[in-house]
Amino acid sequence: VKHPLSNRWTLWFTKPASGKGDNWNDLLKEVITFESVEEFWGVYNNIAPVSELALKSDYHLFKEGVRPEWEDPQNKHGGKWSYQFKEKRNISIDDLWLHTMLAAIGETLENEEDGEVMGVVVNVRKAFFRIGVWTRTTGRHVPGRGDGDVAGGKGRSPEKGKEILMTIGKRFKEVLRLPATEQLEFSGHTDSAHSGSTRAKAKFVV
Ligand code: M7G
Repeated sequence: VKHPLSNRWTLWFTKPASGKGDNWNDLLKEVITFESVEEFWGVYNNIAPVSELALKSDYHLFKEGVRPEWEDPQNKHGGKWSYQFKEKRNISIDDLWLHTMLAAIGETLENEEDGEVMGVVVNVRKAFFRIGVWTRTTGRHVPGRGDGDVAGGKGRSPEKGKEILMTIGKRFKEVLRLPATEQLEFSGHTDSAHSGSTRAKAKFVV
């Protein structure tokens, strides 16, 4: 018996650049799509844990049909909640990433009808591990049919949009077991793209 997930999810991997000529697109690889709990464990048990990945690797787990890129139509008006774990030796990154993936595929980060969560990401970097949740909007209404304007965004007031994002942030903070003294930050992808990195100014904190 297979236990179906509410959505089909695709795992992606960013391999570390080997030379100077490598660009983002050459490094991003689609790994596999699954649609049941059993298939998820099959994938999980057969891939390298985050703790064994080389520096500059990423895993991305996104809803099927959404590329884990700012440019994707469903991401381009969006942003992400993220946290950098700087004490790399003292944290159980494999557990944190597993629980982040389970929260995503189990749809516990949001109320499903909100349709904000696009995917989750882990980055392995020299000075930190970063885990993030990507959302379809930055809280505001997203205009334009077919351009990221999927179910859930229409007719939402800015207050409601922000409330939905704040709820995702709070739930994600619990998944990461962060103490109240630590801050999770939300930033828009366009800000990330312009600053040339993910270190864009936080729009919201939780
Ligand atoms: P990062 O991996 O988000 O953060 O971005 P880091 O600076 O902590 O490593 C690193 C670089 O990867 C960016 O400066 C971009 O060159 C590239 N990159 C990352 N993302 C998520 C994207 C994306 O969605 N689209 C494009 N075109 N490049 C990206």
